[in-house]
Parts: sequence; structure tokens; C-alpha cells
Amino acid sequence: MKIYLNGQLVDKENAKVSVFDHGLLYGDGVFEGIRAYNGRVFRLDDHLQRLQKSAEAILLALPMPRKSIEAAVLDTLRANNLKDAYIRLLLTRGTGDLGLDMRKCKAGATLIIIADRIELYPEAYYEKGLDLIVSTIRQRRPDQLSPGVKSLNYLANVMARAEATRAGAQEAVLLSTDGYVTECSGDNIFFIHDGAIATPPVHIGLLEGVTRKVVMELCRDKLGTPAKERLFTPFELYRADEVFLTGSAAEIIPAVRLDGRTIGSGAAGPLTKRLIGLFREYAASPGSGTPI
Ligand code: PXG
Repeated sequence: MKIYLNGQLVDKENAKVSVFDHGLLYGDGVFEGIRAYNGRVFRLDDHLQRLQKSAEAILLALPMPRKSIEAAVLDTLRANNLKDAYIRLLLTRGTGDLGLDMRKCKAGATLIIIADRIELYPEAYYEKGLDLIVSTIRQRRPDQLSPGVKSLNYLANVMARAEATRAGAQEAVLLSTDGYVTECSGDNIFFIHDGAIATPPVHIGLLEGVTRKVVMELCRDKLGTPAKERLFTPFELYRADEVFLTGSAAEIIPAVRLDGRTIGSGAAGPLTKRLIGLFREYAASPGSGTPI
């Protein structure tokens, strides 16, 4: 396996970064999780735009223009002969000293691109659905580091996911400090009630998922039912007809239980199933990504 590391494709064994990299010392960096389907990198422009915004938010300059990062992603996929893949792009502050001061990271950002085979959720979950819990860990407030920044600080999300695992569930819902649903530890969330589709608004504090955006386009253009961005509490999820999560890894996946309470019929609902079909159709179409 070849890994892209600061301008070079190196063997996995040689893909090493300094222990003084602030990405390791402080989680000081940003990342993207991207998919490639059938020889095309899914919505690569959207991912690189989000990367740039995340980097700007933490005062980190891209080490090269966006077009060059795009070329590096494509090169990495070609070097590994991958047509379907999960791509992890990391941009760290780079090598500094043991202090917090980012000015000490003089060599500039570290750019890493890893392209690997995809570890898919078992197909059965797309039928039977996931179990969710409401996490005891609240979403970061928007006046802390914005949840819209896809930073390397994922410990709260990791702990929320571990909480779900301990409860026998697969994902954890993060509430805002005043109790509104924001998103999950690694996915955005939607629900359907009486034919209306809703998802939390960006301003509540969430990662603006690329899959979320595509699903909103599909709702508007293919279902003729635009998803409404609005605040809601877990109570509305309990009584929803359907709940589904979206993310680059999961795509669109139904959720059928929350804190042990059954949602809707307790299995994937009809609109969720339609959206899964529409999403897969779209992901396989030429317009959905950048050719490798
Ligand atoms: N919210 C959060 C907090 C995320 O981390 C999403 C939503 C969905 O965004 P996209 O752009 O992927 O539709 C994410 C991204 C994993 C994994 O291994 C998933 C993410 C990040 C890191 C790892 O499942 N999800």
C-alpha cells in the first residue's frame, strides 16, 4: 500500500510522522473522510471545500492549492489501483516543539492521504436498521471550536461511540446543551413524520456532511419533498415514522431504536429505502464525482 505523505508516495511501512507533529501532540489539524465509487471520487470538490474551510477556521494554510490536493488524491488512488475506496485525508499543523505555539511549526502543514478498501456496515443493517442511544456527552457549543470544523479532536465522538457500544447500540445521538438533536458521533441524522422530512439546522452546531447535502438534493429533486432544517428533540425521534443517518462511510442507513424504544415499524421504512436506492443510483452515475 502506498501512502501520500508531503508530496511523496511512500510504502505504508515508511509513512511516518514526527512525534513532535502537533497533529499528534494536540490534535491540531483537520481531516476528511471521502469515498470513491466505481472509478470516481464522490463529491471531491465538496470535501476539499470543507477541508479548506476547516483549515481556515484553525488558521492553517493549505500547503498547496486545492487543485494540487485533488491531483494528490487521484494519484494516491491510482498508485494503489483502487476504484472503490475509503480515503482519509489529514492535514496537521506539522512539526513544532512541545509547546502549544503554532508559530513553532515552521516546516508547515503535514498532508497525508490514505486510500484503503472500504469496511462497509454489514448489508443486513440497511434492512433491519441501527440501534441508537442519546449520549450523555453533549455536542460542543458553537462558541467553542465550531462542530462544523472537522478537526482531529474526535475524542468526544469516540467516547460517545463507546457509550453506544456499551449499551449494545451502534451510534450515539449528540444533543446540544439545551437538549436539541444535533447529529451523531460520525453521522448526520434525519427523521420522517407524516411524510415530512427534517434534519437539524447547521447553526445548532453540527458537521455539514457531504452525504447530508446529497440527501437534501435527492429529497428536493427526486422525491419532491424538500428536507426541512429545523430544531427537534429526542421526543420527536421516538414518535417518528422513520429515522436514518447519513455519512460517507454509512451512506444512508436506517435507525430503528432509540434508547431501547422502537421507532416506526422497527425496520427500514419505505422512504428510507427509496432514498438508499436513489443514493446508490446517484453514486454510480458519472456526475457524482471526479474521475480517477
Ligand atoms: N457528523 C460527524 C461528526 C462526522 O464525523 C458526519 C457527520 C457525516 O459527514 P459526511 O461528510 O461523511 O457525510 C461525519 C463524518 C467512520 C467515520 O469511521 C465517520 C466520519 C468521520 C470519521 C470516521 O465512520 N463521519
